[in-house]
This record gives sequence, C-alpha cells and structure tokens, in this order.
Amino acid sequence: MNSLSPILRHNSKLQSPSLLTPFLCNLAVAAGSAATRSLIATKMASLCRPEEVALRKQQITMTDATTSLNDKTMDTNDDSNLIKKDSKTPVCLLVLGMAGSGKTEFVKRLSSYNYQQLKTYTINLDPACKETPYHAHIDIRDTVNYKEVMKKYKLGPNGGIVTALNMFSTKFVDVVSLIEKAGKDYNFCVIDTPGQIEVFTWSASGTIITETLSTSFPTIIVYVMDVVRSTNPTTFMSNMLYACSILYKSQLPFIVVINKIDVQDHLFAMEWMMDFESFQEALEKETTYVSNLSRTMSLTLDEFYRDLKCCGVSAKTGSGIAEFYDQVAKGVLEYEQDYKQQYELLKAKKLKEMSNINEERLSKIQVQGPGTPVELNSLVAQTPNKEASDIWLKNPGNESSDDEGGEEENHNTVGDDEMEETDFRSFVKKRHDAQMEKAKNIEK
Ligand SMILES: Nc1nc2c(ncn2[C@@H]2O[C@H](COP(=O)(O)OP(=O)(O)OP(=O)(O)O)[C@@H](O)[C@H]2O)c(=O)[nH]1
Ligand SMILES: [Mg+2]
Repeated sequence: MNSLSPILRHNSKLQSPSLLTPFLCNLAVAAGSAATRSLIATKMASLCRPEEVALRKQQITMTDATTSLNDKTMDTNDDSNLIKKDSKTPVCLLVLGMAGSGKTEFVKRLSSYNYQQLKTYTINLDPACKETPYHAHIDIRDTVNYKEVMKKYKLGPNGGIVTALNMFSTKFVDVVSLIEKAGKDYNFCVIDTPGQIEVFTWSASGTIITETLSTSFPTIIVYVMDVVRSTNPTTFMSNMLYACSILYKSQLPFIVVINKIDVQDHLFAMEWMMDFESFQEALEKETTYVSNLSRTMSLTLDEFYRDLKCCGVSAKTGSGIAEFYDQVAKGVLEYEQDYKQQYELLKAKKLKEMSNINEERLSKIQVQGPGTPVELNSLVAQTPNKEASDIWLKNPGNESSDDEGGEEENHNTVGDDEMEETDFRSFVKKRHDAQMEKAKNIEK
C-alpha cells in the first residue's frame, strides 16, 4: 500500500527529469520518514544528472539528520521536517470531515508556530464559525455575512452556510490568484471547511472550489475522522461511505486522517480496513438491521480501502503529523501522475469555451455594425440655460433601500467619498491589528 513505484511507473512527468528533479526533491525533503525519503531519492537518482542528484541528496541527508535528532527528543515531531522550497506552487490540502471531527483543530495544528518551517497558508471557508483558533490568511467571513444571507433568503443555518459558500465560490478565481502569489513564501495551503459536509458533496460550490484548486495546484483531499466516534462499526461504516463518495466525486488524491488518537488508539480502525474478516466479526456483535446493510456495503468498501492513504493523528498533541506529511508527499506524486493531465485538459477546455463565447460576441458586434458614435456632451449642448453641474445621474439605491430611484437622500458628495475612504482605511487597519494580535496570541 505504501509503495511509490506504481505511482512513479505511470507518471507522465517522468519523461522530463529536469521538471521532476525539484519536485521529487521537495517531496523527499518534505517526507516525514527516512524510508519514504530514500525511496524518492532512489527514483530521483535514476532520472537526473549526477551533479544535480548530488546536490539534492545533500539536502535530503540534512533532513534525515534533523529528523533522527528530533525523533529521539520529541514525540510530537514539531521540528522534524525541514523544507527547502524550490517550487513556487503550494500544495493545497482541502480539509473535509463530519461536524466536530476536529478539522479546525487539525488546521490549527498544521499552521501552528512549531510547524512554521513548513510554511502554511490558511484559508477558512466556514462562514458560520465564531472565530478561528489559527491565523486565517483568507477568511470567507470577510466577504460574506452568513447571517445576512439567512435573513435575506429566508434560510435556516445549514441553507445559509451552503448559500454563503455558493456565493463565495463565484469569487474563487480571485482566491486562486492570492494562493498563487502566496506560493512564493508558502509550501502548503490548508483549507478549513464547514462541518456541513454536504456543502462539498451536494452543492455546486464544492465542485467549483475543488476543480478551481486542482486545475491550478497539486490538490489533496484530507478527510478527518473522529476515532472516538468510530469505535462503533456501523458509525465507522457510515463515515467511510461518506469518505468513499467524496473520493469518487472529487477525483483527487485522498488521505483519511483518523483524529483524536490521544483519546482512543486508532489501530482497531486500521485493522478493520486491512482485514475484512475482523470487520465482519465486529459487525456480528451488532444486532440492528443496519448491520446487515453494513455487511453488504463493507464488501464494496474493501476495494476502496486497498489504495487508501490513511494515518492516525492527534490534532491536539501533534502526534502522527510527521506521518501525515509522508502521506501528503505520496499524494502529491499521485496528483502529478494520475490527475494533473486530466485537470490540465479540463482547464484547456474551459479556456477554449471562454474564448468561443468571446469570439461569438465579437462576431455579433461585427454583424450588427459598430453603431453610431454619440457625442458625449451633446445633451449638455442641446439644453439651453443649463450648466453641466445641474445634470446629475440617478443615485444607485442599495438593495436594502426602500427609496424610489432619484429619491435617495444621501447623494454622494466629495466629502462623503473622503469619509467613506477614511472609514474603510480604519476598518482595514482595525482588522489587520486584530489579526496580528490573534496571531501573536496563538504563537504564545
Ligand atoms: N482530545 C482531542 N480533542 C480534539 C482533537 N481535535 C479536536 N478536538 C476537539 O474536538 C472538538 C471539535 O473540534 P473542531 O476542530 O472544532 O472540529 P470541526 O470538525 O472543525 O467542527 P465543525 O467546524 O463544527 O464541523 C473541539 O472541542 C476540539 O478541541 C484531538 O486530536 N484530540
Ligand atoms: Mg471547524
């Protein structure tokens, strides 16, 4: 299950060692375990120029030394990974999972001070959360007010979240360009999502967000599972079915993170996944009708478990995070070899569609002709005894306004503009100060 060779064998990028070298080197350096690093380094050696390999190997050996030192001293492996960054493309980790599984805590762990060497850029896509325990570089709450959305569209809390995310996803292209810019300084981009998992499985925004991300960056789905709540085989089964449906829908590398191992060991779950018989035995003890369904479904899931990347972590204590980064390294390789080509085709197709639409518009204009030129000040010229300053444009009412057009009382004057700008600047400053304060508190 952990072998990299099937992945590398099919990698179309292998035809181009010059492109692959920095990429493999990044992976090798990022990989938490020495075994994974040596596997990647061997592959690298078979593909690259000797002098290049020597340089890269030096970096990897340095990481080995750091890791073994930290392995001896700390269980949390907080400083175990040292990433030298060659590439300007951050790896996106889209964190999904049932409500309360520990997604936010996990994002906090990945972005926490102790892991800063891994340089993580964080995005919060949960419009309903009160506050994020990590410093969010991009926060959906700065763009969409979910309570207003609920009020305006007369929705309940879940509908409000789905709609807020749908609205935000229309601006996701802008988010992508911000991530691209952040790629200069950050290795990973971690995205926290709402507990309403159907936002990603059933609504348009999930597809838009995952597709937009994966056409631009190596993207991995991280499915967080609460190990304490999964000790019951039927609950475990439901969780896995959800994971399975997301895997097949998203068509991206997928890592199952079994969280909260500080409370409950996850080995039972690993055994259930590896050994079909042991899961059947656990189900025997269940007498509900759901266990019959689970028995049938577990046959289907057996196939899903076969290539599944899975690890146990504690977002609270940090244990297992190094192994998680091992899985991420494999996920990136998998993205490059299995999915990248497909997403590049998708991107090219979308660009073509856009250019077709533009061409169509242009040809329509050509058929209809360019129209008659209008002299901009003709109206002023034809209106005797009227100064240009007497002519005013209808003040656009905002959506919440009950005023009729032209009856708005607050016409924007130069003074108002200045005030608005000052207000905006002080708002931005306040928010910036608050974020810096929060970041400082987290670091403490
Ligand atoms: N013991 C323990 N508790 C954890 C761990 N991870 C998260 N928790 C706790 O689980 C609860 C839920 O964690 P969150 O991170 O808010 O979970 P979430 O998935 O983001 O929740 P929603 O956003 O509501 O879907 C909190 O009380 C966390 O402190 C862990 O590794 N160990
Ligand atoms: Mg959360």
